[in-house]
Amino acid sequence: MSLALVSKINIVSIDLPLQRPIVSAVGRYGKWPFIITEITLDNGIVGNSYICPYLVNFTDSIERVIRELFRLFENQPLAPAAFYEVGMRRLSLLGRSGIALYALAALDIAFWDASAKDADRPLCEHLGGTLAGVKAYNSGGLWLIAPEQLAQEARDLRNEGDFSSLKLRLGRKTLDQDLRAIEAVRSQMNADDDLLCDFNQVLSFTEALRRLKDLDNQGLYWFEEPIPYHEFRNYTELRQHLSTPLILGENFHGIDHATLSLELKSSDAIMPDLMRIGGVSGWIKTAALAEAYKKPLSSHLYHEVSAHLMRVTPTADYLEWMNWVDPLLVEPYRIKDGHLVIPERPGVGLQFNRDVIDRYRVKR
Ligand code: SMN
Ligand code: MG
Repeated sequence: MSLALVSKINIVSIDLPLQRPIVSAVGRYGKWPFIITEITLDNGIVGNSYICPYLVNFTDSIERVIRELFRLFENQPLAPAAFYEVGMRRLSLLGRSGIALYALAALDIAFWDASAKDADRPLCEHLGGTLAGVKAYNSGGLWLIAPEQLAQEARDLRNEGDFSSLKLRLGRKTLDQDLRAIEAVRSQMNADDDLLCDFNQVLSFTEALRRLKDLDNQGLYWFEEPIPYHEFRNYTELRQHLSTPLILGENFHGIDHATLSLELKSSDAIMPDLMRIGGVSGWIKTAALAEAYKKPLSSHLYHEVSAHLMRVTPTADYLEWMNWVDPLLVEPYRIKDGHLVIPERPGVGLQFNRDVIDRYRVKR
């Protein structure tokens, strides 16, 4: 049976308003940039992807890298795993990380989507898994906002999809402020619900040692990125003083970072980001690493593709969910009883709303 050929690419960037602005140690954002990539095969099948590279002013440059990389695959028989290897070899001249890797991820996800559509199966089944709900938490709020707003927001977030698990951002000026924030959110949760927290790298190693020891008895599900993401050895040391699990990984740039972090025992669990880890192909390799090192794996952003991938991740734990992408989708994914429902559609199942794309297109 001959494989369909990769024939065309279409890319568009949009800047979509957020319902709740991001107020975090890594920045304040009222809008969120998306680069949408569509790949057409010679049999008419279209695979698509989106990546969110944080900084809208860089979308133009990243689009150009995607187009340039695409030339490697144009008119070739569709083979996503093999394409990833070819792409990574080409990237090694620029570095196997950063925006070059994001560009390869944008293509890789669209190729896998096209491949699953060509097989007429949901992506998780195409990868050898089964279709089922994926345990999720609502991460779309509880930023570094005034403590008085937190209880109401926690209530709203729970109701967005019958969630019992939420993520709160910590690392305020004082321990007392962090404790008040935890108390406000907990006032809206049941005793055995999971409360996760994220520091977005705001503490220094010595500050983290003090703050995390003081928060260690709060029963938080995990401490996420308390210190700068690349300080793997400091994470290793920090871990030795804590009983709450430490997690990092949204800033792993590809499998080399993930490997190094696991090798250094810098966390209790990992959290790859679909874009930064190198798309579906990068994820699959990272899932195997997590299994080899016996570490739970949770996802970061991109809940649709990540949900499919969690179904073939042996140590899968929590799926991160936020409603940021929903306005862009013709049919947003549903949440039922705190689990994301993977739609029974071929591929990833993403269909973008053309009117929304036209309205929020980045103007250059
Ligand atoms: C985060 C995600 C996206 C933007 C800012 C912060 C955060 C998370 O680190 O894990 O949700
Ligand atoms: Mg985070």
